Amino acid sequence: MNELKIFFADCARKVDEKLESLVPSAQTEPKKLHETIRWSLFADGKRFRPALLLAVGETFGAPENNLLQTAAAIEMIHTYSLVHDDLPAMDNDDLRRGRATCHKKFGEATAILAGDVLQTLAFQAIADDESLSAEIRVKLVSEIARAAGTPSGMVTGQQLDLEAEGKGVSIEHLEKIHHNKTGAMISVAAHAGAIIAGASKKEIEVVTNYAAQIGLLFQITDDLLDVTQTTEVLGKTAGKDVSAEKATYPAFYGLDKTRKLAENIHAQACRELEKIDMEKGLLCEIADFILNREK
Ligand code: GRG
Repeated sequence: MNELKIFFADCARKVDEKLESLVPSAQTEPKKLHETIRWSLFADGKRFRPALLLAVGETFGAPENNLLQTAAAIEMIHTYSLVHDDLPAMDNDDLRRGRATCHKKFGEATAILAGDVLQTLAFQAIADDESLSAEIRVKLVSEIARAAGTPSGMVTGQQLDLEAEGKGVSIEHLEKIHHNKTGAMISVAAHAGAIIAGASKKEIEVVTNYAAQIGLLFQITDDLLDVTQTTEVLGKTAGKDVSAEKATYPAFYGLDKTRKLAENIHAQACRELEKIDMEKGLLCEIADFILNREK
């Protein structure tokens, strides 16, 4: 395993341990609700957002213990978004993280509640994190709620995405959808790591700009993988964007131009890190990982 793979595996293990401590056991009543949460959370997710938070936090000198609870909270919000995104009223999907989607396994009503409660547990985890000052906790709650919500967060992105289905949208509008739907939660993961580390205003600005680029890159590679990868490897239904007539980069530019664009955005993300004197290795490797990811 190369060093980055070891870093990701290590982050996933620690974040899963933290999630275990934050989420009620499957034996806690109502058992069905807690089994449902655990079905979606403890599946084969990449844990990319928590790993990014840990990477940025550690880059700016935060102790790991101060980062883990917020990292786990961000993974809970991300998982809630996947559960709700798969519902019949949204993307109507059967497969997620290599297993049946939450509503297929446990029914639609409980899947909706599981998503709701993953979100409330996430904010509770941040508010209750005794390793952080009250001021930092409030700042994190505020920034993460903004990124998950509206008018320029994940829920807005999802609404814009729904409205764009089957319509031709401009490239500027497509970028706005991706920036909100995918980019906001990726950016805030990096931002949260920097906040916890007590990074300077300039450091936060640089790392947030870097994260905005890799957030967009993550979605562009997601669009590419939807066309080029198999359902088996992705653990979710491949080819869904085309069948749902989604607005995507390959639909707009074609595959070759989209790959070129991804390379340019990757280069821009790395250039951003050149603006200050900092340890760039891990964050550049993360940008490389996104550009070249296979799932
Ligand atoms: C329903 C409020 C609401 C929001 C949904 C996340 C999302 C917004 C929709 C999922 C569909 C999708 C393709 C979104 C783009 C973001 C994205 C690439 C999600 C998948 O993230 P990964 O690849 O998944 O990190 P794992 O399972 O590895 O965590």
